[in-house]
Amino acid sequence: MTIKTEEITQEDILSEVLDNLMMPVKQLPSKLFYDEKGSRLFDKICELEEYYPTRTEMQIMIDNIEEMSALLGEGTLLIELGSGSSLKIRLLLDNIPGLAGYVPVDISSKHLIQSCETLKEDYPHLDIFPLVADYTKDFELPEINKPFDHKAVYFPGSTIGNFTLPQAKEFLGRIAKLCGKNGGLIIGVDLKKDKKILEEAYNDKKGITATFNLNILEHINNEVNSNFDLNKFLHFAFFNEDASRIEMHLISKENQNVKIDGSIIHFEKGENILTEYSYKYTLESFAKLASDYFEVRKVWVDDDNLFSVQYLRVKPHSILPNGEGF
Ligand code: AVJ
Repeated sequence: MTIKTEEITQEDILSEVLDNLMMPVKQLPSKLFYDEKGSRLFDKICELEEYYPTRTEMQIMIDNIEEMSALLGEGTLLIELGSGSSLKIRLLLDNIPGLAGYVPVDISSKHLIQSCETLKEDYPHLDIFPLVADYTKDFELPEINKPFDHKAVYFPGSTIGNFTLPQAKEFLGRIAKLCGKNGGLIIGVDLKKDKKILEEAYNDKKGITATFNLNILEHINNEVNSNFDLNKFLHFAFFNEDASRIEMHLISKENQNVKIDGSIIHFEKGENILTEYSYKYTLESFAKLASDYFEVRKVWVDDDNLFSVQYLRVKPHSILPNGEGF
């Protein structure tokens, strides 16, 4: 098993951090949450009473796995974006008839190597084509040296919610192009619901989400030459009803300067850094968002309508934003 690598470098991180902090409203890319500590904290979030998405999505997968697998069909090359150590993928690997291969895509080579090694032990006959890449940007699949019938992308966890609406559209266009003819997408999409349930999910009583949010600064300190003081920022998350999204921010507790490599970034007391959006869709708003490139073929939800898993098919003759067609 060879690993294709398009890993992001420290220079990439530095320029992205600086670009984002120099915007009119300071921001940080939410993918930077996930260093080793951040990934551990996220796993803890998933087990919190208040954080319903992970367990709800898992249950939807378990309850409907036969139907999902049958829809994906014979000879699927399964591409997972942001593959973790997740149990969800095993459900698909166990059930898709005549699965042609598995392409896990992850931003962290360490994470990817580890999970591929355990998968290889448990699935000795599975052909795995791992790819280290940042899927929020353009990326190319590794060479697949065997025949397959069609591609299907698996994108769980409602990670689509991290994109703004134009970014989400652009992303779906790239995925449709990647899948091509007869391509499919199984995607987890979190649903709009009562503000109280949403806000509690991002402001848990144990404060794990707050630690997770602040850890983005520690991760940046470890990657580039910066001196963020985590004691000088506060976690703040709320549901923006009009935009239908959770917003996570870090608020500066005082006037301060932070050194990042050669640059100095100033923060006013009360000024915030946007660290994450988490959009909450209705079934209609998501179908509309995807409609340029995909047709929603099947939607599974839990009894409380908290979360959805959806099967989409690439529309033939889609035109990408750049005018390119496929
Ligand atoms: C993994 C991006 C879907 O938006 O709910 C959890 C990340 N942030 N708690 C989400 C997250 C705060 C999560 N996603």
